[in-house]
Amino acid sequence: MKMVFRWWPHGDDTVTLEQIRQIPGVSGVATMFSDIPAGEIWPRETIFALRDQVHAAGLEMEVIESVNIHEDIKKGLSSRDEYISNYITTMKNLHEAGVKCICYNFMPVMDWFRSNLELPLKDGSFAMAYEHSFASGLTLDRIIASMMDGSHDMTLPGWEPERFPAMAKDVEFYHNVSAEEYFKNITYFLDAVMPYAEEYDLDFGVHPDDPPWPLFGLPKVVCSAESIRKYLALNDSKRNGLTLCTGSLGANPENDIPAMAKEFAALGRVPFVHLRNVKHTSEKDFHESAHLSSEGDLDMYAIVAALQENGFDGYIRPDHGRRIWSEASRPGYGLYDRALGAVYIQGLWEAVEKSRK
Ligand code: DNO
Repeated sequence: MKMVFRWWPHGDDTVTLEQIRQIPGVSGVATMFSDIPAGEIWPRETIFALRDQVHAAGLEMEVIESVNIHEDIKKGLSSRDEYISNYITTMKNLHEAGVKCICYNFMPVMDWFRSNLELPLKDGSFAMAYEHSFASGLTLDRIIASMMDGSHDMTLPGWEPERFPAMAKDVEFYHNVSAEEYFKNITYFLDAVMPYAEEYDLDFGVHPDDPPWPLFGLPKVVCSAESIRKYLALNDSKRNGLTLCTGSLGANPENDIPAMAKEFAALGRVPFVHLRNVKHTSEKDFHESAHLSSEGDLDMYAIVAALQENGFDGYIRPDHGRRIWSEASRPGYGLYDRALGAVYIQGLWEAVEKSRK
């Protein structure tokens, strides 16, 4: 297992590589170029320059989160072939720079969504939260505004402003796309890309839908054990894997996360894990919590044990942290709470390891 930490380059992060280097046990970053629009080739020189910067700080750059998928690929338009070809060139460039794992998602139009990016918790910290009745009643303008309001003027992953102008039309487009058609578009992408994933030694981890239920009338893709099985079966390559995001999947109390960790790690299909905890306030309402089992509804020990006992040998990163100690940062991605999470997870990992000897 390698512990990594999400980080944005080119001055787009409040956290520095030097700070990440000082978190015990963290070996590298999961990073991306949020300034390159989806569909464009990531130039070799740009990737190599970043790799060298990360290495100079004593860290590795083996995980990319995310190489976003152009909407035309998701929609299945004829222009998709050009974007897929660009995607494959980016994969080659990343491979040459030593990247081993690509996290991506196939969520239409928008990535994750929260109704409140700064819910005050009892201990004086702030966490991201989701209230279903509020979210379901929002117009697109309000959806965008509610995410931007809490963003502290930083790019939110998956909410890069260049996406906004097309969003309204895109949402409408998907209202006429059946789940079956949508899955055909995913298969087309996977069939084109997986042979190159093999060639370039790249593990792909699709990120679950967050929250893991239908919202805004958009097709849903990865939200339960059954849908993960379906996704993995779309293309049999072992490279076609899952980013097991415990917080995204765990937002649905019906999802048994240790069981999922067991099943998909045993298949060798989990290259990347996002570990965080959630606290349900009702069946479809929740807020994020500190990583500890005692702070949320997920049994983090059971999840870590299931991964380890089933041969998981990939990357783990602590996921969204709360805002604590008055830190000013991108919501969910400050230094302090995620660093606490990274160390806690490694404590669990060590405890499981020693208890198995
Ligand atoms: C949110 C993240 C997601 C994730 C993408 C992966 O904080 O978990 O934006 O990175 O869905 O493609």
